[in-house]
Amino acid sequence: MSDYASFCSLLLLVFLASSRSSAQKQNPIYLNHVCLNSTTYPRNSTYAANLDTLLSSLASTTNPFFSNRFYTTATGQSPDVVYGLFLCRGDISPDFCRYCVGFATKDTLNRCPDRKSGMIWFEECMIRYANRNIFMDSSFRNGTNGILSRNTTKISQDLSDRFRDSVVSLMNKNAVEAANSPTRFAVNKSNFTPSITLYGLVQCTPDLTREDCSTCLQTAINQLPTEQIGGRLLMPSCSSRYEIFKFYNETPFTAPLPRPGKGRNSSVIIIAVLVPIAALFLLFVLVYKFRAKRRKKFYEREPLSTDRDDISSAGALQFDFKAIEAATDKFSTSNKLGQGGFGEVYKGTFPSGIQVAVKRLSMTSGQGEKEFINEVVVVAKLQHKNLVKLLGFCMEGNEKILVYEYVPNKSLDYFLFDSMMRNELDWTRRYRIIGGIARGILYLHQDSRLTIIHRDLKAGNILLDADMNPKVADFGMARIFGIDQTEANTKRVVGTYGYMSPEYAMYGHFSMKSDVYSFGVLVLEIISGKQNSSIYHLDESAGNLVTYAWRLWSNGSSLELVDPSFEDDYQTNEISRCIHIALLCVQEEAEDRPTMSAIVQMLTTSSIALPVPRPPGFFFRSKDEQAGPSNDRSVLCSVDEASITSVVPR
Ligand SMILES: *[C@@H]1O[C@H](CO)[C@@H](O)[C@H](O)[C@H]1NC(C)=O
Ligand SMILES: *[C@@H]1O[C@H](CO)[C@@H](O)[C@H](O)[C@H]1NC(C)=O
Ligand SMILES: *[C@@H]1O[C@H](CO)[C@@H](O)[C@H](O)[C@H]1NC(C)=O
Ligand SMILES: *[C@@H]1O[C@H](CO)[C@@H](O)[C@H](O)[C@H]1NC(C)=O
Ligand SMILES: *[C@H]1O[C@H](CO)[C@@H](O)[C@H](O)[C@H]1NC(C)=O
Repeated sequence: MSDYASFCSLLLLVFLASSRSSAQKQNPIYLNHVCLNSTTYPRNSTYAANLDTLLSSLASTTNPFFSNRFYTTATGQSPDVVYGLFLCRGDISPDFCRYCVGFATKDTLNRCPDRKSGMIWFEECMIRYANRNIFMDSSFRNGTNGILSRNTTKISQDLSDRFRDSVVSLMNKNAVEAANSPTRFAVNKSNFTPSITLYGLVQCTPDLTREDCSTCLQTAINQLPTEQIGGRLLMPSCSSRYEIFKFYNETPFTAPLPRPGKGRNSSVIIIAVLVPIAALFLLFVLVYKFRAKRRKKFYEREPLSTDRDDISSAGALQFDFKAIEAATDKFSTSNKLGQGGFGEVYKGTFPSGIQVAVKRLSMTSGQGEKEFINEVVVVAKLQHKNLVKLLGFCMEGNEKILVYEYVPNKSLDYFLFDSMMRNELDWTRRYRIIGGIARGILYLHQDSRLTIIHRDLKAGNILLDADMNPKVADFGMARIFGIDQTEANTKRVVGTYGYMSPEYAMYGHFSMKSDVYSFGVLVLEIISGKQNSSIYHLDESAGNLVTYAWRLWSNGSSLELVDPSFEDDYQTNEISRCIHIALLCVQEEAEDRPTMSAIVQMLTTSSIALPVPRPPGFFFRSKDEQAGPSNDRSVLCSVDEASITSVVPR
């Protein structure tokens, strides 16, 4: 075929494609499917039933996620859990998204009968299900596992290099745009020649992080075939496509798809007028024969790599509201574990016996659903043995619910501040708890890819597992609640009186160093078995625990602070070192306080020399001490109580 002929045939195809779009009842256009081979299930099995439920919940008309164009869910109990998701192209109207997903779910069981995992792509949407967690799926990191397709019309030899450069450059720009957009979708066009415009589209599933989306798209762009006038690469988590005709809606999200398209095909009309009808007719015959031959091979399929069974470590999943309701016995008071500023916490037990802690968020969150999900995903990625694991979330109407691993023992305050229970915690245990909390916070501050400032560290937010290992709870709540993270300065103070650093309580300045302050208070509480805020009321001359500890330390009698329940059963050097470190943490000036990583080093390496601490924040000066250089700190006690939320995790 000559270049002219292929160009004309292209025009004809454009014409045909656009006339199809003006049909009244347009079905989604099937592209491809992949049935992962490894495992099958019997027709009458639980898995089959769960898959059925899953597919109908994906397509449920009451599902509010069509406007997100993305939804992920799971049904059933282990080992028959089915995970599933849908993704609609970012420019598709919610209405058509729903239609496409409904269509796809009906189609899929015919495409992949008996297979435990399947993926089916349509032009406008894709659905995917599996017997493993596919949320935040990172299988793209293991190289290509995509499906290529390309137009059969080749770009002419002399243009091919320049063409590839233009395609890749356009797609790379799109990739940057998509990775930075919460929808993880971008389209754009560029002029290749005055008469030929390149149109490109890239999309990731929005559960991917920015980095993962970017990585996935790099693969999807590098592997994109560019010798033809159009091509695409479909991967489970992202896709890329370019054409030399406009194949997407340029005004996404605002208008529904143009169906039927009136007056929007002016370019097609112009082309139709310009191209001689005779030529068109001739070409039509040629192209028809040509197409019939190639129809089968248009999508050259490269099968996906086999199913990997690594349950995604992220594990943040959407839970079904009804399942949560059942697990908590309709949020019955007998299952209530606690009540805090962010909402009530319930114990939930699923029919399989798996226990979870369910935090039913109060309605004051200013977050949209999308932002909420994004933040939950981010926080669920934070995994450390000293952090309470966020398992997922649930949304239904106005309800927003977070689902956490259930930690069997109660929180640290329950043990520490109870005259009977504190005997359960001897010094060895408490020392281990201090180390564990420090490592948990260090992870939040440094070792995770994000810097998470806890802002509400306190004994009530340290949970103890069956072996009395500490797990920090309630981190990331500021993110999930949409409290501004970029401003290290907030009017919305979410700390707890007694643990807040002076600069946070007074001015709302938070930083890693305000967490360090709270950690210091916590260590003093763990050592003494006394609450920072309570001492003040007991003994006015002593001020608070921080003041009391500082005075003892200054007099060289810091061991008087030690919880009498230890009797003599403790390592003097360990305890004095911990008190010293705690005093470094509660120093008044944030910059004087050590970082969390320095603290962990000081705790683990006894040969590291400790600096001499300066006076603590919230230091209550006695009359003799008033002459000191610092101004009167008692003003700090007049923090507006109403702005302080005390958060009890469970
Ligand atoms: C799929 O299963 C068939 C039959 O069990 C086998 O011959 C084929 O190699 C499998 N394909 C893959 C990609 O695992
Ligand atoms: C499923 O069907 C097979 C044969 O039709 C039968 O042997 C098996 O017991 C059935 N299983 C269940 C769970 O009903
Ligand atoms: C895939 O990559 C992950 C890390 O992202 C690795 O742990 C896993 O072993 C890889 N699997 C295969 C089959 O290469
Ligand atoms: C498309 O790309 C151009 C040039 O890079 C840019 O100016 C424009 O903002 C982009 N359009 C969209 C919708 O991103
Ligand atoms: C390429 O092939 C597809 C599928 O047949 C067709 O819709 C399209 O119009 C062709 N041309 C271009 C430029 O993509």
